[in-house]
Amino acid sequence: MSEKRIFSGIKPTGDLTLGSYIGAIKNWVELQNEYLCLYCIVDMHAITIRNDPETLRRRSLEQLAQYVASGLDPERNIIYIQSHVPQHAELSWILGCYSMLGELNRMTQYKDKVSKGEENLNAGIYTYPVLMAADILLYQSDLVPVGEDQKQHVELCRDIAIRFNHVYGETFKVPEPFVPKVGARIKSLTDPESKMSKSDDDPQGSIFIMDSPDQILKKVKRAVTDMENRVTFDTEKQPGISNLMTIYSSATGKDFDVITEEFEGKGYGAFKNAVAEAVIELLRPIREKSEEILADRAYLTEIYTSGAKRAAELAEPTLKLVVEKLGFVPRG
Ligand code: ATP
Ligand code: LTN
Repeated sequence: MSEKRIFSGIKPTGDLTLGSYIGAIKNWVELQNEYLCLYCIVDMHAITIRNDPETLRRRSLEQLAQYVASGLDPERNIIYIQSHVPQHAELSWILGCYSMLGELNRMTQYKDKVSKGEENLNAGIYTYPVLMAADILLYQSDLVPVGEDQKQHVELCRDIAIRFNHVYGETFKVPEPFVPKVGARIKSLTDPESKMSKSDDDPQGSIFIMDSPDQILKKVKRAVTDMENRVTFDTEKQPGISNLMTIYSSATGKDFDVITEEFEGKGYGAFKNAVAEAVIELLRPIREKSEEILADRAYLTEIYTSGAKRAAELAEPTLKLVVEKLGFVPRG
């Protein structure tokens, strides 16, 4: 196996959507053969919003089951829960002292939350990208597979690494974002201008990995389209249809022109049925396998316990190097 490393994570703030599957997890599965991969359940990122404690615990374990059910091999990859490896928090504090207010002020995700006047605008929301940089840099990661919305955070992570290396000499590997060509930003089915997301107020806009075939069919049938009556990829004029084409393309591997040809003269009804069918078949094995894995609590515990142990072993040399460079007195 190559020594090149991958880090990525998802926060357990809601049920995983088709967006996070296509934008992130699907690529994680493909990359696991080529890299040493760490796939994390970033529960410390999740507490930037208020959670019911029982729900957070349940979601973290469900997300773990869904990672494995999606095809991530827990032996080959390091799958674990962020809060189990305290080195993330340690490095995050340090990197906070090498992150500039001006940089953090420019982060779109943070700016959106401020401009929407969201409740509970806490300091964690502001320093969120610093913790994310710590996640990535702790493991000397080469590649970070994420959806489009996270690219800016990975770029900030690179800037922090470059700054630190400039002051102290080569310390961190400078990582690259890996954003898929198709499916980097799956849109809401009810509002094709905005991202499909697990915390959307309108659950009809998102397809969840655990949705039943019936729920998927209903949601796709109700998806917003247009009056053009042509299955063509045009995000300006036909954002809803283009989104469904992206989903269909990711699920079947077909190119856009092949899809256009397939539905020539057939109307949106037939297209929507085909999209729903493809998504149902894509998600069915993942949902069934997740349920199986979730029922085996001992197996889940084994995965996250051994994952955290292996992650901590990889994190330790980086942290040791960093504190040495900073001038902290070594531990006795
Ligand atoms: P939240 O609603 O809690 O902010 P989210 O649904 O936006 O969550 P994240 O946990 O932020 O999902 O994202 C997990 C990963 O999936 C990230 O790499 C993100 O870029 C990717 N991702 C999330 N939603 C989409 C989407 N609609 N299209 C493509 N990629 C996505
Ligand atoms: N911020 C990301 C989740 C996340 C992440 C990371 C992604 C936290 N740490 C490190 C890639 C690498 C999100 O909101 N989806």
